[in-house]
Amino acid sequence: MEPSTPEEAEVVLADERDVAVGRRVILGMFGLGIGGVLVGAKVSRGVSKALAPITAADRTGLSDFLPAGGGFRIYTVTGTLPAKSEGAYRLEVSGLVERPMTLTFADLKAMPATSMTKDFQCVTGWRVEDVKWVGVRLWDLLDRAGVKPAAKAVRFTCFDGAYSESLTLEQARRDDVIVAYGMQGGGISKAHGGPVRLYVAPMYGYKSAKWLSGIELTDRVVEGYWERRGYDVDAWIGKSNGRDDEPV
Ligand SMILES: Nc1nc2c(c(=O)[nH]1)N[C@H]1C(S)=C(S)[C@@H](COP(=O)(O)O)O[C@H]1N2
Ligand SMILES: [Mo]
Repeated sequence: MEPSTPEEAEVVLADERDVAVGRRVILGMFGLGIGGVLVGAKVSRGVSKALAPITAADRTGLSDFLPAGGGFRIYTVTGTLPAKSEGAYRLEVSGLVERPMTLTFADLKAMPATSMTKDFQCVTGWRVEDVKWVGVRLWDLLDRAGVKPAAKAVRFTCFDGAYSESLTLEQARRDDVIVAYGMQGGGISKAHGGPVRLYVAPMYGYKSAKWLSGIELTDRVVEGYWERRGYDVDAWIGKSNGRDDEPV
C-alpha cells in the first residue's frame, strides 16, 4: 500500500492475530509477511517494535512490549483505511428497538456531548496514556431508539465491511461507553476510525470498534471479529484474556 499523505507514512497498519493472552502469549501480526503492512520510513521502526513481542522474552510479561513513544498503533483487519466524510456518514440503529433510526454526523453532534480522558490499552500490551475522547453516551442513543424488552445485547458493525463487536446490554448502558466523534482535541481521523468510532473505556481496545456504522440490538451476544478468533467476549482491562494476574 502506498501512503497517500505524509501523515499516513507514519501509520502502522497492522492486524492482531493469535492474540497475546497473558502467559500464553503468541502475538502475531500480518500484512506484509508476518508484520503488518507498513508504509514509509518511520514504519520500519514501527515494525520492529510491533514484532518485539513475538520474542520469547515477552512470554513472561508485557513490559518490553510497550512502545517507547507511547503512541497508538493503527489497526485494521481489512488492510485498508476506509474513508467517509462527516457529510456522508450514517449510523444505523436497528434490531430490537421501538424506533429504528439512521443518524447523521450532525444528529450525533446535536445530542448531549460527554468527554473523558483515559488510558487506551490494547490487549497486546501497548498503551497510550490520557487520551481525551468526546462523543455521546451509547445509552443515550439506545434510549432514543427504545430498547425492546427482548434485547439482551448490542452488536456493532463497521463500514470497513469486516469488523464487528458486541456488548451486553448492561455493559452498553455504562456511562463510560461512548459513540465517539472527537479525540485528543480534534475529530477522529480516518486512521483512528473516524468520523465515528465506539469507545469502551473499561475494556481492551478491540471492543472500541472503528468506522462504526451499525448498532443492532440483539437477543444474545454475537461474538465480534476477534472474539471469533479467540479473544474474550468480556474484555475488562486487567481481568480478561488471561490477564487476571498481570498488573495493567
Ligand atoms: N473496524 C476496526 N475496529 C478496530 C480494529 C480493527 O482492526 N478494525 N482494531 C481494534 C483493536 S485490536 C484496537 S487495539 C483498536 C486500535 O485503535 P487504533 O487503530 O485507533 O489505535 O481498534 C480496535 N477497533
Ligand atoms: Mo488491540
